[in-house]
This record gives sequence, structure tokens and C-alpha cells, in this order.
Amino acid sequence: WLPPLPIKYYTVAHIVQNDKILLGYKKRGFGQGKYNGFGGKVEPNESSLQAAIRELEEEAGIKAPLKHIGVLLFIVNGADKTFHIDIYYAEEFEGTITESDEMKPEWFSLSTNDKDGLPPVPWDKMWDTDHCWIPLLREGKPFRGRADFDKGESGVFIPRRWWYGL
Ligand code: 6OG
Repeated sequence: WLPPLPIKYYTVAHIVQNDKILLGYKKRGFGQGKYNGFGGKVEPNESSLQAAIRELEEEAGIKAPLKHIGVLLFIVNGADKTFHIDIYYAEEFEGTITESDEMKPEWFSLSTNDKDGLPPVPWDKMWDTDHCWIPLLREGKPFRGRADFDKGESGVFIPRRWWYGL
């Protein structure tokens, strides 16, 4: 058995500031109803970094000096493609955080006792494997990972095995 082809390139970008993280509630499309960083497909005419900057602006209304911090490979048994996801982050941004038709941006606390009264990161409404690498992102440690999924009823991805490392 081999991973499904083609390999499709995606981006996910996070703003991380003083132990808080900006996530978006996905209102439509793939991953609807989940919280995730901002991102999407890399178009043929652009680099992964250009796509990450463009998607962050389209979905959250802000510009940020994104830095590459991680690579994730998601292999889904029964899917028609394999996902290669570049993860980016920034500690600053310009502009006003704005809701789009795709994403509703919200701040969450990465610490357990938050002074600003922010809600904690909603792990139960995120992709199952995010808790493996968001702590590395928080510490600014470059990481890579691979997660293998089965495709369940109605297209949901069921995580089977995963590896994450520095
Ligand atoms: P659009 O269809 O909206 O791009 N994505 C994932 N993000 C996380 N955290 N975990 C996963 O594990 C993911 N699989 C895909 C990449 C889809 C967006 O969803 C991200 C893109 O930002 C399975 O254009």
C-alpha cells in the first residue's frame, strides 16, 4: 500500500502572543466546525510562504511576518490525495483582526490559569493531532510530523498513528 497521490500543499498560520493564540472557527468547507490556524491551498503560481501570507490576510484581515516552524504530512487511507502542510507563526501582526465568510478569529489562552480571562484552547473542537505540535509551536521549536488516518463515514478522518518530533 502506498500513500494516495497527488501530494497537495497547504498552509496553516498562527499568531502567538504572550501565551495566547489566535485561532479561527471554520465556518464552511473542509474542517467546518473546527478551530484551526488560518490557511489553505498553495496555488501553482506562488510559494508556500506567499500562500500563507495571502490566506492569513484573506481569512483574518491581517498581515504578519510569518516564520516557518513545522512540516506535517497527513496520509489518509481512502482519500484521493496526501496533505503536506507547512506551519507558520508570527508574534506580531498589522491591521485589524476581521471575521471573513470562511473564518471567525478568536483568541485563546495557552496557559492553564489565564489572567486576561481568555478561554482555554478548545482542543475538543480541533484536529485530533493538533495537541501534539501546538506546544512545540508555543515554545518556538521547529518540528515535523506525520499522521496516518483512516477515512470514516461522511469523510471524517480517524487518526490511527502519528509521530511528531523536533
Ligand atoms: P481549505 O480547504 O480551507 O484548506 N488542514 C489541517 N489543519 C490541521 N491543524 N490538522 C489537519 O489534520 C489538517 N488537514 C488540513 C490546511 C484546508 C485547511 O485545513 C488545514 C488548510 O489550512 C488532518 O482551503
